[in-house]
Formats: sequence, structure tokens, C-alpha cells
Amino acid sequence: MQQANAYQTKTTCPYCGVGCGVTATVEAGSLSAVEGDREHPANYGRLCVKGSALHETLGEQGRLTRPRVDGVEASWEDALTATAGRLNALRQEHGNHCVAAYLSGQLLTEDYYVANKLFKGFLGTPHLDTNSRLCMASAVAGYKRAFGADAVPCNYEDLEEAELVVLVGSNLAWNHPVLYQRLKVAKEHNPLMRVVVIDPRVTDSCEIADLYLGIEPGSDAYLFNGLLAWMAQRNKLDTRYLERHTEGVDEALVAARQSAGSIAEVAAACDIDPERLETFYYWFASQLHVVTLYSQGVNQSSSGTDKCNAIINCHLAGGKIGLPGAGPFSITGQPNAMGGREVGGLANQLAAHMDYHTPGALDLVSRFWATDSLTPCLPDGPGYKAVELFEAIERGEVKALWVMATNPAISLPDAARVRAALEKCPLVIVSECAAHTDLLPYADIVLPASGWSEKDGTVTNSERRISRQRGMLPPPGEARHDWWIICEVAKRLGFAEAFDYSHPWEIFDEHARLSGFENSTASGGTKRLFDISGLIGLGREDYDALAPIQWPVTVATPHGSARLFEDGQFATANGRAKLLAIDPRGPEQALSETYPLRLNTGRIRDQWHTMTRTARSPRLMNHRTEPFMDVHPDDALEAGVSDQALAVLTAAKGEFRARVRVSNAQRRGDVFVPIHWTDCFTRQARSSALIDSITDPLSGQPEAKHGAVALAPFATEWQATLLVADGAAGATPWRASAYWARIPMHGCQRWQLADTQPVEDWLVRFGEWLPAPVALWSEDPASGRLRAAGVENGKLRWWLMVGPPAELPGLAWLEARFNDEALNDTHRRRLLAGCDDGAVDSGPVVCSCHQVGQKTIANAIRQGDTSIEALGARLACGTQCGSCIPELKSLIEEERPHARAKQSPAD
Ligand SMILES: Nc1nc2c(c(=O)[nH]1)N[C@H]1C(S)=C(S)[C@@H](COP(=O)(O)OP(=O)(O)OC[C@H]3O[C@@H](n4cnc5c(=O)[nH]c(N)nc54)[C@H](O)[C@@H]3O)O[C@H]1N2
Ligand SMILES: Nc1nc2c(c(=O)[nH]1)N[C@H]1C(S)=C(S)[C@@H](COP(=O)(O)OP(=O)(O)OC[C@H]3O[C@@H](n4cnc5c(=O)[nH]c(N)nc54)[C@H](O)[C@@H]3O)O[C@H]1N2
Ligand code: SF4
Ligand SMILES: [Mo]
Repeated sequence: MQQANAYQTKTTCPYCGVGCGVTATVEAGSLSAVEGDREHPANYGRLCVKGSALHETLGEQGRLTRPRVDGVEASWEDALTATAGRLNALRQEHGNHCVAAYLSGQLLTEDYYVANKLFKGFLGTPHLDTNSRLCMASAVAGYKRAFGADAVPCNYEDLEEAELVVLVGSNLAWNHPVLYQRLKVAKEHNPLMRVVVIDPRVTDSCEIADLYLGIEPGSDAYLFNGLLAWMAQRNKLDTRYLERHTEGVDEALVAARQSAGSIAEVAAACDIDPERLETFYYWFASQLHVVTLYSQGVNQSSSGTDKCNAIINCHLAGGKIGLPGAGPFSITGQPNAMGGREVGGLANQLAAHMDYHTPGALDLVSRFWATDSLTPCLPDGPGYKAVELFEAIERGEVKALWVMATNPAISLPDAARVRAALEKCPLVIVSECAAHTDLLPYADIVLPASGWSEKDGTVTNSERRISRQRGMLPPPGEARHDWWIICEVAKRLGFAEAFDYSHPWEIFDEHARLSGFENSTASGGTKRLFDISGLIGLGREDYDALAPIQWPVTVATPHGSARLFEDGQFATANGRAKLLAIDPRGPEQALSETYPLRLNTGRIRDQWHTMTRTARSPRLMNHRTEPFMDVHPDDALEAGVSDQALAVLTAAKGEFRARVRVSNAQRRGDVFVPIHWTDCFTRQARSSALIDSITDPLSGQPEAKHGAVALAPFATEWQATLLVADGAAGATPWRASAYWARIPMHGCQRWQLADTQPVEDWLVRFGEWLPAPVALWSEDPASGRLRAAGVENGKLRWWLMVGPPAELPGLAWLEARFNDEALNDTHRRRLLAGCDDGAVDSGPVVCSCHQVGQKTIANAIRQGDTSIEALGARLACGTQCGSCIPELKSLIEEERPHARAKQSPAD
């Protein structure tokens, strides 16, 4: 029951770019519940499973709470002085350009703004880039080439109003689940609406697809060039729109025809069925209201920018833009990737959507920041993009790096090389919330940052909507807000006046003023599209009360702007949008005899990136517990690996050990691995270690979707599962096993282990490190099976099973025993079995919201509940966030043949 002193605050979800509004309940000093904000236009009350578990990821445990300098805890004063002192010393010796920053789309706009201002404006270095380089850089470059500005023309309602929605390289069902739910509902309401999915993998997003095109990885530009040529051939171009509002169509058509002559040729280049391809072309060409929603399957490519423009070309050519229900829609990944782009967080940007080459921009920004009287003043050209930045560190040219809210040791390609560069870098400063990450060991100075629910500021979502994240709880220990940390360092560097803010609202106000500063043709400059001057002068109260609003927000558009380019006027010098001549290229990472398989990398439904937050909620770990690889059945057969066995992927520079999932969703020759596992959670399964640092020449975005690997069995002598009570084990010698994965649960940690060496004596191997003496033991030397448990003072302290994980009982029963105050006799007797007498194992969790397992669901289907509604009514699965519905559907498909007819009440 809600306590009398409980209160609710509206804030924004810190995960994906949908940017859902969250209503959080705070009681007794902690955040007790979250629900979707019914008034927020991004989600109207919905939340996905990650959003609805937000309150389970908080708390002081596992957080960084004190600054550290050279591995030793320090006061803030000492840490700030050391940061400023060391940065200054390096600059004095090696020049301004030896210092760099690497930021993140998970910072708030205000944090981002002051970091950009400090590095570019006051430290005089252009080397400030962001993890958005790995995420949105190609989308940004594509929009700029076509429209003259990095501006998403569409909004979420357009998705609902479209007659055709094309998902290209986007697994919306898992990665933007609330938007997916909105699309699904819209489709139910409009049976004429069609959805096409273009992805080499059959994903859960195919659940609502009328047409699926399982293209050869990297072949998107052939497909869209083919579409443009086909439209021209069938007189489906909007010649009036092209003439009035665009340029470059002739060149674009010549290039399109060259690369994609006939349907048969395009189908061959994309390795898909020509009839399906032509169906797609026909649907696209014959509808005006088409939204093409694209994401990392397009961006993370060595030709990502060209892929984006190949898509945009088709929208311009058909006049399918600037209208309700139409447009090329790049969906953003991170909660504030857009805010970062707005302040100028990419190394090729200056500030407020101005680039170094924007006429007059350097002068304008330097006058606005009053850096014109300073030496050094603004750098006069772009800095290193992420991959180049780490190469410059490797060369010894960049000597100081401040990383905020991202983990380059995991997420940048060629992870081993990145780690070597970090090792070598004389000064690494890391601002971070989590106490354990793969990056922290490389840090000379560690600065503990406040996190979601503690910090205050704004974020911009995929549809240009600015929303407030609101602080409700005090940061743990001595953690401080990122903007505060940056400003305190700036003050110690001698820039007190320019960084004298007392609250984020003052920073936001300055950001709004810069966006409107000399932003008109009247003042002699060019009109910049990014303009939020309508939000100048909010003051603290109005800032705190700010309702979600879409930029541009100006005097003319005080309530924001739902859609851009409705008048056909673009942000280019002549006002025309540009079609680009695209020459399609395949992936650069080449397959070979040694590395014959194409490696695809991406996300899973319930985890967020390096899992520093989502893994804190045990129910989010249940959907996929261990690192895995999805492999086509024929590839599995050829490599001699089987479903659920351990296997190893090898690339030129790295290795990946994980469990195999044999899956028909994969194309033959393609392997998919998740990006989430780090050295904190497993022995060796970092996807980026398998990817070369090859980038798009225009955007600098890495080709993270197209590695080249070899697959082989991972021959192990034994496999085991060890559960250890939380806070019990000091040393964890089992980390020396050739394979281990740690899975946080309630009250205990689960370790999946395997090794290549036989174990003579289990007690000798692990016994002395286990936190309690053996209480129960059962062994079958012939089969190598063993089960044992340790009990101390009546409490279960550890549980061990040697044998394949397929033999595990459902672990919910054991998890509950770790939380028993004292084991009762019955439970104690059942410990080795790991379940109640006659209990049924519910299998791996499918529905995370209601924790319903696969076996339970399969059982219900067999008993006649063969629809989503029937399953929901019986088990509640699929009734909250809906993310598991595609999986429920496949289970229904699989189990239906075994279902018995359900008796109607009349029988
Ligand atoms: N659950 C969850 N949601 C997230 C995140 C998360 O970590 N977890 N991260 C957020 C972030 S930062 C981002 S950027 C977004 C990313 O969102 P998405 O882009 O949807 O995510 P990915 O899984 O990386 O990749 C999308 C799809 O691209 C496909 N693909 C691979 N190669 C190609 C190709 O050559 N062509 C085409 N057409 N498709 C291809 C993959 O098979 C995959 O299904 O997700 C956001 N949402
Ligand atoms: N192979 C491969 N690599 C990829 C991708 C891929 O698909 N395949 N995707 C790429 C993409 S799209 C992205 S976005 C990146 C994501 O990769 P990263 O950005 O490296 O991953 P995160 O886990 O989100 O890192 C955020 C870190 O910031 C911390 N943090 C959270 N909130 C705050 C805060 O308020 N302040 C501070 N100071 N710290 C905070 C978190 O604890 C965490 O350690 O990965 C990229 N790398
Ligand atoms: S869809 Fe994205 S923003 Fe919305 S609740 Fe889920 S993770 Fe958060
Ligand atoms: Mo991303």
C-alpha cells in the first residue's frame, strides 16, 4: 500500500530513444514503483519490460560512491584538483590538442553542453566525440547530405498514420518496444496498413510483417537503388515534387540504373526472391503515406551513409516526405543521442547544429561563449572521430582522455586494440555510476557520477521531443552530477566565469540562447533549423515544469513542431533537398576460407548495452541468461556444434565463447551474437573483439554488423552450475575455468562453468573457497555427475551441480531457498533435487513481466490454450508490456500440433 508520505514525479526513461514518460513513486526515500506516464506523447502510459523494471535497478549496492585517484580513494577536492592539474600539465607540455573527451548519448543535454563548451570552447581542442559515432553518425551524415541539416522529419504519429511501414535493419519489437506496440495497435485499427521487414535475420518484429525480405547482409543500397530505378521505369516518380523541391535526381537515377538494372539483378544482389522484391517495390511506389524506419542494420556499415541516402532518395523521388504518415525516419538508439547531436557532441560538429565549415559559425560561437578574447580560442577544424581518436591515443598523440557515460573497452570495434591504447594513455579520466566495468581498471582518475532518478536535465527522443528527466533521490555516497563535475574542473582550469552555473536550468537556458543566437537570415547569417529560442528564459520553475515539446520551438512555433519540411523548403543553401548518386558497396570485412561466416551483432530484448543497470534486475536476466550465438542448422551441422552446446567463434583478432542456439531465423552462413556481455559477466564473449575497426568514410561509423568469423565446437571435459549466496564468496577461483558466465539472481549469483581440463576432486578444486562446509553430497563417478550443497547456520550458502545445464531443475525453487531465513527439513531434504517433490520445472522465462516460463506456456498450449488471449487469461503472460507476444506466437506454432481440442463449456 502506498504510504501517506509517498509522492509521484514525472520523468523520462533512461534507456532507448523512444523516450517514454515515466511516473515514479517515491516513498520512504526510495523509488518504489514506476508506471508509464499516461500524458506523455511518446508512450501514453505504456512501458516496456526494461522501463517497468527501472525501480529494481537502483540502490547503493554496486555503485561508485567515492572518487579515486591512482587507485586510491580521494576527496572531491583532491580528485578535481588532480584532474585539472594533470590536464593542464599535459596541455602545457604537448599543446591543447593532446586532450580529448569521449562522451555518450546517455548524458543529459546539460551535461553534454558544458562538456562541449569546456573542451572545444575553452581547452581549445576539437577532439571531443561521442558513442553516437557508433550509433547514429551515418544517419546524421545522410540527413545532412539530403536536407542540409541533421533533422528527423517525422514523428511517432506518422508511423501510425502510414499505409506502409518499412523496417530496415531495425528490430523494433525488441529495441523500441513501445513504438512497436503503437505500430501494432495502429495496424490492428487499420487492416489496410502493411508492414515490411528488411533484415537478414527473422526477428520478433516479423510478427506483424506482411512481407519479409531476408536480404544478404550489407545489400540494402542495391535494394533501394533498385526501387528508385523501378519507380522511374513505372512512372511512379513525383516529378512535380522533384522539380520544385529537390536537385540531383538525374544523377541519382543514372547511378541507380547502373547498379540495379532489373528486378532479377537486384534480387540476385540481395539474394532474395524476385517476386517478393517486386511486391515490395509495388507497395512502396503505389502508396504516398510510407514511413521507412531504419536503424543499426543500415547505420553500422562501411557504406552506412550511402544506405541512408539510398532510402531518402526514394522518399524524395516519390514526394513521400513532409506529410502525415510519410518520411524517412531514422530511429535513435540512446535516450539522448539527439540531445548530443543538438549541442554539437560529435567531433565534426561545433555547437548548436553548427559545423566548423558553416559560414560564420566559428566567429558566432566564439563571441557567444566569449572565448574570442582567450588564448586558446576555438579550434578551427573538426577533431578525431571515435575510432581515429583511439588510434591517436595509440600513436601517443592524444595523451589525456576523459570518458563519460560510455564504455569504449566494450563497445568500440577491435576491443583488444582499444584496451592497449587505454593502457598506454598517460591520463584516463572516467566519470561513471557503476562500481565495476571493464573500463574502470584503465582509469587514473575515477569520478563517481549520479544516475537516473538522481540527476536533473533534459533529453531529446527520436521524434525531436525534449523531455525532462527529474531527480528524485539523493545520489549515493559522494556521487555528483556530471554537469557539476565538468564545471568544477573548468573552474580549476581557470574558467570560473564561463562555468558558473548553480543548476541545470541555467545551462539549458544558455543552450536555448545559443540555438537562437543570430539565427536568422536577417542578421546576415543562415537560418539554422535547430532553434529552441522559444524556450529561453524559462527560469527554474518553468524548467522544472517543462512539458514534452518537439523542436524547433520559436516565437513563431511556441508549441513546437510536429513535422519538418511540410512546405518543401529544406535547410540547404538553395532550399532544395538533394538526391545523391549512390554506388552500392558490400561489407569491407571480407569473408575468407579461414573466416567463412558473416558475423552479425545486436541487441536482446531485456538487456541494455553493457548491462551495468539492467543486470541488476534478476528478472531481466531470465530471458537470455548466458552469452549465446544464433547459428543456422546447416552451419551448426558443418561445424559439428549442437543446440545448447558451447562453441567458439574466432576472428582475426579475437575470440568469443558462448552457448549455441541453432536457429532457422538465421540465414545460412550468418551468425548472430549479442553485444551485451562484458568481462564482468563472462569469460570471453565481447562482440566487439571480433569486429575490425573499419568505418564509413563519410560518417566514421564502424561496420559493427559485418564481421568475419569461424565457428568451432568448444570441447569441454565438464560443465557445472554453481549457485553462491550473495556477499558470501570472497575469491571466485572458478573464474579460471575456460568458460564461465555469472548470472545475478535474487540473493545469490549463478555461475555457469565449463572447462577443458578434468577435475580430479571437486572438493579440492572449489571446496576451500566455498563459503560453507558441504552439507549434502551425491556423486555418480561413472557418468561424471555430482550434486552438492553447503549449509551454514541453517542457511543455504551454495549449491553445485556438475552436468550439462539441460539437467538443471527450474532455479526459482533454489533461488527462494537462498532467501529462506532457515531451511526447513523438507526443503533441506529436497536440496539436491533442487525442487519440491513432484514439482514441474517451468523452463526458461519467456514473459519477463510475469515471469512465466517456456515449459509452463507449452503445457498450457497443449491443454488447448492456443491463442495469445487464452494464454494471457490463464497465465497472464503477454498481458503487460507485450514484448513476449512474438515468442508466445512461435511457441503456439510449435506446440499447436500437440494441443488437445479445448472443450467448450456446453460440452
Ligand atoms: N533491449 C534493448 N533495446 C535497445 C538497446 C539495447 O541495448 N537493448 N539499445 C538502444 C540503442 S543505443 C540502439 S542504437 C538501438 C538499436 O536498435 P536496432 O537497430 O533495432 O538494433 P540491432 O539489434 O543492433 O540491429 C537491428 C537489426 O539489424 C539487422 N541487420 C544486420 N545487418 C543488416 C544489414 O546489412 N541490413 C539490414 N537491413 N539489417 C541488418 C540485424 O539482424 C538486427 O536485427 O536499440 C536501442 N534499444
Ligand atoms: N559489435 C557492436 N558494437 C556496438 C554496437 C553493435 O550493435 N555491435 N552498437 C553500438 C551502439 S549503437 C552503442 S549506442 C554503443 C553502446 O555502448 P556503450 O555506450 O559503451 O554502453 P553502455 O553500457 O550504455 O555504457 C554506458 C556507461 O555509462 C554509465 N552511466 C549510465 N548513466 C550514467 C550517467 O548519468 N553518468 C555517467 N557518467 N555514467 C553513466 C553506465 O553504467 C555504463 O557503464 O555500443 C556500440 N557498439
Ligand atoms: S520503449 Fe524505450 S524508452 Fe520506452 S520504456 Fe522501453 S526502454 Fe524505456
Ligand atoms: Mo546506439
